[in-house]
Amino acid sequence: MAVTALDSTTDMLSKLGIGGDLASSAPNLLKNIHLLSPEQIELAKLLLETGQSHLFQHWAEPGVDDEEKKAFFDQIARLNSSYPGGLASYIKTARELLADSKAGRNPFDGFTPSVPTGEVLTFGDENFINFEEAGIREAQKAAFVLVAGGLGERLGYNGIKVALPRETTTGTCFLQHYIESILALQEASCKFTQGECQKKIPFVIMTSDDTHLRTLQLLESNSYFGMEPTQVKLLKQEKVACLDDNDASLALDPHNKYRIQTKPHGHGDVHSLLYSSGLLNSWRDAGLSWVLFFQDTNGLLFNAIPAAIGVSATKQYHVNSLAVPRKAKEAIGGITRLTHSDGRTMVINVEYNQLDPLLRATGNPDGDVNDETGYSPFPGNINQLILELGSYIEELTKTGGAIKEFVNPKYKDASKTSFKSSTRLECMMQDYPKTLPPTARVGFTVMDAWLAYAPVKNNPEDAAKVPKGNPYHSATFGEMAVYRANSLILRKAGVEVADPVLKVFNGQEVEVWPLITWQPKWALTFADVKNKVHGSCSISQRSAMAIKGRNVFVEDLSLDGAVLIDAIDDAEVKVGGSIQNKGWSIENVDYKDTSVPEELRTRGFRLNKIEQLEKNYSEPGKFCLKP
Ligand code: UGB
Repeated sequence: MAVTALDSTTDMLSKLGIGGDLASSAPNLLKNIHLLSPEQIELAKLLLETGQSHLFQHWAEPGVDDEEKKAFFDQIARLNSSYPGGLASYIKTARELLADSKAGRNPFDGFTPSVPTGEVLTFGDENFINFEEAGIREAQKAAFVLVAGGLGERLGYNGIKVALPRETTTGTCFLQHYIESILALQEASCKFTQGECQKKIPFVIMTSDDTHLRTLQLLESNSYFGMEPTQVKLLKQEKVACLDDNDASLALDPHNKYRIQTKPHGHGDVHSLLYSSGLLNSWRDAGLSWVLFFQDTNGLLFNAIPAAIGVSATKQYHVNSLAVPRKAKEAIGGITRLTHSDGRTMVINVEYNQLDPLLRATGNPDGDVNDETGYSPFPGNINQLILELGSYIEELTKTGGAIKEFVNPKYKDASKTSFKSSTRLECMMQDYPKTLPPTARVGFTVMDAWLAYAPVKNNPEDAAKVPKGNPYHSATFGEMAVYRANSLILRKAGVEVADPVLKVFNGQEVEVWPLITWQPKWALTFADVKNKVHGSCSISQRSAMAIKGRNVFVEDLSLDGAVLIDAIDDAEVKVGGSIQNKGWSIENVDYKDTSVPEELRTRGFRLNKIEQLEKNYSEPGKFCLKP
């Protein structure tokens, strides 16, 4: 019930528990207080008590902008309810972190970094194959969580990143590839279970206001890429309030004085969202054991998933971070063991900009440098985490899903008294282990980067500036990495795949391998690939091969050109003999050429499909494709 204008202001304030000093700090709020509901007045009190009276300085007289004033409190209510502990807790933490930052206190003070130990896998050897098999068995007890709330400012792409093609041979987008991979895992895993298996692997996507609608639209307009809509849950993260100064004064939106300016809080939000959604308990009740977190644009990720789940299950890791060998100073975080002088230790990701100074400050004058292997001894975090569900729920029950935050203000000058622009608290999903007890089993699994990691994060201009030898992490790189990985996997399975040629696209020199792609259900593991490829096969460098279908077998094939096969599950197709045609060529395009669609020009090339052998098998039966 709104407070009537007839109440005397003083009476009202005392009823609300707002004392004289507090009240006099915001005269314009008081004039308008009769507009607010009791809940809104409680929020107003909270703002005054946390030193935010400046927010009301510009409030107009009652009767002017009244709807905007109410909308302001709607926003405050959202900011308050979406943060663990509410706005008061946000402001308190912000003050502490801003004071630490001003004082130049390092969050790693007292900690000494050292190289942790973990599982280092070699693709295709017996150990790897065993872990893959163990992982496939276990996959039906997994739930997948994709963090896709980021806009990808570094990439500079206008759409949502999960809608980008993973490769342009088939045009399959990242989201479709992820869903098809999860469905293929689900099916492969169920095969291990006696009798009928009804388990559907849950798939959660964390979105934000920047990505939510477009993600939903992409799913709906493509019938969820074959997944049951009930299997997919979207959880939207909220942004957090920006801060104007070291006293954590909330920043007003420069375009609207009745709104708080907000910015993303980071992918660490995924933990509190999962916790408050209630999904974790329902997964536990359904017998699940693992939650897998992954990022939006890594086209190679699912090459690593089966073995990584296998490692988690075999080692009973509570936390398993996937990692790749990392060049010193490469812009990905390093997995590090931190040991405190008081005896605490943790295995945690240290962001690349912090690792080098931390090493220098702890007796390593050269900082983060490559060792004799040519890589930094600290493996690179690819932000793919596998958490054991039981211990995850236990931990979140204690923390409410709150993750240790950080603040990164850009100061105007060395006095560190004012900021160039507003800042905010941020958190990262990989910081989850920071609050774990010492008994927690925190490990990691290293796999080759060519197999497991090729994210699309950098725009062409920035990618071209990446130091030579370091991965570009661009759209060009992401696509070429798919062909390279598939070629190397086939090589390992005995196929004679020709060497790549070097080409430059958008200023980036990359290896161009034959354009080989397959659907996840064709092969998820190395054992699957070996089962699908027989005899003596060869593929020339200028070839392209796209396999869609579960039961396509490649046998004594000599390919020099392009072949596309699309078969329903009940069609068993043998592909062999000599397939030769003009094939496809790769044409350079300039990223500045706006006549070319953004998805293509950011890669710097387009495929020119001159001639190909294309076969569709839509009827059940056994077939042979042998020209
Ligand atoms: N994301 C969200 O869902 N919400 C957010 O608020 C922000 C991001 P970036 P980042 O793989 O090389 C990470 O921006 O954060 C999603 C690790 O911290 O691509 O700079 C977003 O949609 C770092 O240790 O990466 O760096 C995307 O899917 C290193 O491993 C994901 O979060 C680095 O990735 C990552 O966001 C890397």
